[in-house]
Amino acid sequence: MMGRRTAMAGAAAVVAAAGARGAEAQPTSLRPGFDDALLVIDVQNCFMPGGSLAVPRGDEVVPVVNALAPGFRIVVLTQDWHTPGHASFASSHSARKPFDVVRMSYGNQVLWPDHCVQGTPGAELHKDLVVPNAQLILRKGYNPRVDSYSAFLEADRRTKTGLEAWLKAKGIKRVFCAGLATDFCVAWTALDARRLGFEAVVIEDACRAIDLDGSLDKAWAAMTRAGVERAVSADILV
Ligand code: VGL
Ligand code: ZN
Repeated sequence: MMGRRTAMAGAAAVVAAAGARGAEAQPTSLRPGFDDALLVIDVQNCFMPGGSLAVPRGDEVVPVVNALAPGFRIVVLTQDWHTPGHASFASSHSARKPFDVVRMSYGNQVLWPDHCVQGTPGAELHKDLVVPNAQLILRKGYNPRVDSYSAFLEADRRTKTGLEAWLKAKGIKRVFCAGLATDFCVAWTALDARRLGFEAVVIEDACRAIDLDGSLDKAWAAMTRAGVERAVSADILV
């Protein structure tokens, strides 16, 4: 009969083997380290339920972001920060309605309800977002003629926001993306991060999507092709 000590040693061996398999399946750690930054995208009132460009269940990202942020050395918050009458607003185009697509000098542009106008309550960060260790609040989309979903490059695909240089100056090699909306500003930010030489992880349960005509599936397909990793907050909060 197997003695108690032998049975325990056997159990320990099984646990060790399972641990080794786990390490093999996941070669890159998702634990935030010195080289990692958290980018918290557009957690603003206009994107919350009841807001002018409401993202369904957008408010649910707030506690998830609050829990994640203390684990990161570097945290950046972004704000969509449009001028009144911004070119991305349907109200700035005659005979156009929200969610129409128009051709602009830099390519196709979805027209949105007026949202995140500079200095208005709708442009403020959600009042329950508590991220005191964030070092940078980056505003984007303030060129009246050019939109900027991405936190790195405006929609003309040329004008830099300065975030790339800022992160590189801080020694950042990988960005974790959270916030709103998965299929627009989060996806464009993660895709540009890859183009600019960062590793990128999207934390799925820390994001919510607009999902306009299949935009969420398209965004995930593009992100997967570009090598963006898909994680959940439980993978990071270990
Ligand atoms: C966003 C549409 C327009 C976003 C911003 O934050 O995802 N979407 N402006
Ligand atoms: Zn916008």
